Amino acid sequence: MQMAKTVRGVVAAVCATALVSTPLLLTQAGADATTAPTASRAAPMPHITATITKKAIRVKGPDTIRPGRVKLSVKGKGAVELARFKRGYDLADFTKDVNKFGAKGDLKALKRALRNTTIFGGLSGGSSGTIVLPTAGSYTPFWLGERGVVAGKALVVRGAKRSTKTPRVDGSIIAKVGPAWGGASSLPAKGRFAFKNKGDEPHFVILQQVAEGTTTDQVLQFLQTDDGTSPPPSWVLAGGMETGTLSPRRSMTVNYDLPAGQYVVMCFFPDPEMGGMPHALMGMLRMIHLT
Ligand SMILES: [Cu+2]
Repeated sequence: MQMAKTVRGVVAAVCATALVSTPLLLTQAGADATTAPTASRAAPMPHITATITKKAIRVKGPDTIRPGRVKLSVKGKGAVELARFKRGYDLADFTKDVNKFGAKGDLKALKRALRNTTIFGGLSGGSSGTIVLPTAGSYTPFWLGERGVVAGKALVVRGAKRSTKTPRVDGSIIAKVGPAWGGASSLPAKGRFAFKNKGDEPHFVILQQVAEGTTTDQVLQFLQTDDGTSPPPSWVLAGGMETGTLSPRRSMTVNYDLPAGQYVVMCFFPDPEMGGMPHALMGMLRMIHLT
């Protein structure tokens, strides 16, 4: 779930203090879309384009999609993620639960949503990458905007599994049990990274450019004390991007093009076992360099 904006309301509701500042999270530049190399002999990768409109998500793609990896391009203001619901739970239930959590910090609703939903990744408007829709079934595109869940018509995946190559990546960003980050400590400023969730909770990636030498302690202290009224700290710089959420054991690839420099990797997914506290506040912060 794209929590960057909603998380402020959520945190305020849950923790009584606003912990996440608007400036820090809104300086995201949005990764530039770069085109993945064309798959050669292997089955061509289906390409899905999701456009966020005011009240819905419009999805374009091939009429039939077999299970496997797909290219995803997202257009418009916001983000699009793909979710699958367990039998007996549907988009209406998900919307109700997520909105209840967003509005009132209802942890029971959050837990119910997480128990019944798998999220296969997603991207912000203006970016592209690949996600894996592993088995036949129905995948619902959604965006968690400021006014709650916005969704589009479900993608139906059917037939035999395709064997599509994983795109070459420049490095990985790995969410681990902790919650903590692992993977590359340095990546090119422009390229493609794999985002892998090897943890036991859903996670997403925010890359926020910071001044060279900034420490995770500085970021944590800021997140813990900021009340949303003070100007952003001087170490917050302009570069940034974010991905959609991955449920445990899922992975995706992300094309990006950012200014070179130091970045803090953060996840603000709310932890239901910690009163809805965003993972970054639990220390899920890591410094990396884009060179
Ligand atoms: Cu997380």
